[in-house]
Amino acid sequence: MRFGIEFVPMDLYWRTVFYTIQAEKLGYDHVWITDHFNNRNVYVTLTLIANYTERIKLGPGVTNPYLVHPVMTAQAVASLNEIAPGRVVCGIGAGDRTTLEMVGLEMKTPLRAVREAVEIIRRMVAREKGGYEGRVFRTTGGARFNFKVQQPIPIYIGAQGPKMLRLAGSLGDGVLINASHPDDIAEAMKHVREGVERAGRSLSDVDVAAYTSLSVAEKEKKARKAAIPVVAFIVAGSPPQILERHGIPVEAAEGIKRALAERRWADAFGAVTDEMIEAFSICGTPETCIEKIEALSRMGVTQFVAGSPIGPKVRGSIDLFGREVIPHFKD
Ligand code: F42
Repeated sequence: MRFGIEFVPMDLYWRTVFYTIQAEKLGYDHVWITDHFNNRNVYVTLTLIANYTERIKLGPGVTNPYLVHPVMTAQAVASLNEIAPGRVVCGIGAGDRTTLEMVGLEMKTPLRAVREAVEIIRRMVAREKGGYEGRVFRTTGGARFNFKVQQPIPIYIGAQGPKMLRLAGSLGDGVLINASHPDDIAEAMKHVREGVERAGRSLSDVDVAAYTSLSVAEKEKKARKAAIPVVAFIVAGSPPQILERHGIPVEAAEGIKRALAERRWADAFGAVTDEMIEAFSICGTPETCIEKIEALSRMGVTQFVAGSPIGPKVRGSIDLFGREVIPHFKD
């Protein structure tokens, strides 16, 4: 099992860099930086991280082909790979509909857009000759970098829906599955496997990452409290079939969604139940986390990504997880 950690660059740069240095020392293998235009820039953050670290793999988790043209994504990761040779990975997905809509971008034919973007990024990184004639993207034969690119740069596809999961299985070097609960991961794995088989590949060709919401603390109660705000947002954004899978009434989720939209935080967070926390996070003491991660590992997950909130105090929880959970899987 490999371990990744996710940071949302809402915090000041130095803080994300500082947390990553700490994570690297504790044996985390990957750092993923989320990409939304309304947070700090993902590549500026990654460049700083690259400069201050030596071993940890790093990349956007995830960018999208609507806001950033695939040749620019290829340029960014190729440039980054000069600063951190052999450590760069590239996460790409359909993008977040809400933030895309804020800037007038429509998420048209996402499967095709992601597929073509992955193909273009790979061609650009490999400096292949000849243009690319897709339905969403086209490049001419002249679209080549004037600099050599250190290869490979593995591409991970961020996926939730069945079709995107299949695409990730057939095309990705890795897949980032946005889920924490074994039932959701099991369902996702069915589709990833299908994609893998259709493409005549083997599951071992794909690094299967569970991109979870983690809250770890010495005391169960503290871990739960820290998980609540993040779980409220996940519940509010979950489709009905996922809520039903976990026995969460759709009306309860709608109530939370309304409260969040109206910034009634106490109402929104007060409505988060233990069942919701169980469904949408890996939450608890290090022992509880170990049990849950073991269950994911048995399903075929090969990378556990510790995502927000990580715990009541980010620094303390990175440390606790690094000292008490990671060694259990590495020794
Ligand atoms: N999104 C961000 O914007 N920033 C991030 O930092 C980020 C991180 C992240 C990490 C892991 C992860 O798994 C997802 C992450 N996301 C992030 C979210 C990601 O960008 C997507 O929003 C998320 O994965 C949800 O998308 P999805 O994979 O479920 O795909 C969507 C588009 C979907 O509806 N898929 C359906 C499916 O079954 O997979 C298929 C849709 C379909 O069939 N579309 C048709 C087609 O041809 O593409 C056409 C439909 C039409 O009308 O255009």
